[in-house]
Amino acid sequence: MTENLKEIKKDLAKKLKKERFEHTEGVMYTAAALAMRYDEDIEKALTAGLLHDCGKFCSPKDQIKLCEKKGILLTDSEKEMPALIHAKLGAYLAEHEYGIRDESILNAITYHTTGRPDMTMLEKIIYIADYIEPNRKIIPGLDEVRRLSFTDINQAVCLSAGATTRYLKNGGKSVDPMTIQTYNFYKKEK
Ligand code: DGI
Ligand code: FE
Ligand code: FE
Repeated sequence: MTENLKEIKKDLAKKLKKERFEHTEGVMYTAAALAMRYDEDIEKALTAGLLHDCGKFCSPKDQIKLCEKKGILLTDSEKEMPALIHAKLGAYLAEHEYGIRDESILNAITYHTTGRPDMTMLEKIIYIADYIEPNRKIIPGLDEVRRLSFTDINQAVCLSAGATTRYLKNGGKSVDPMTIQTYNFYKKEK
């Protein structure tokens, strides 16, 4: 891990709640393991994993305020579902507060919550690492996604996007169009 990443980690340890920071560490190391498996850049995976939830350093209300202040435009869907905002805000903070200039890392942060069709390997790694990291609460089907993540990452993306969509629908929540597009793309892809 570079000195720069260690500095960012120290800062996030202070800014994030304990559980969120532990989840962040879990995603960071799970992403590194997936990068080893799929010949992706380990440092990029660590960086994107470390910063993927940095937008959660404050409440959704304050995230909206910060977006307004920084001129980050929110979609109608994001206004309706504030749980999505931290992804876009996180990418902004990664770039402007933590000095990350690599577009592929910033995109992995932007799309970690909804995914998107035809993701890059790094984007899939962060999307999946967020879902399977060891501290995640056990949900039905998680064991299978964990196993598939290391054998067939496209199928793992399909299963997790499908499970997320069902979970949201069952809870009476609206589903972002991008979440649905991700599922439909990987359903065909697998
Ligand atoms: O930030 P995390 O908790 O680690 O995980 P995440 O970024 O994948 O998801 C954050 C929250 O957003 C989680 O409670 C599920 C929710 N979410 C994901 N996709 C959608 C969504 N919520 C709505 N309403 N619609 C979506 O499409
Ligand atoms: Fe997140
Ligand atoms: Fe997360």
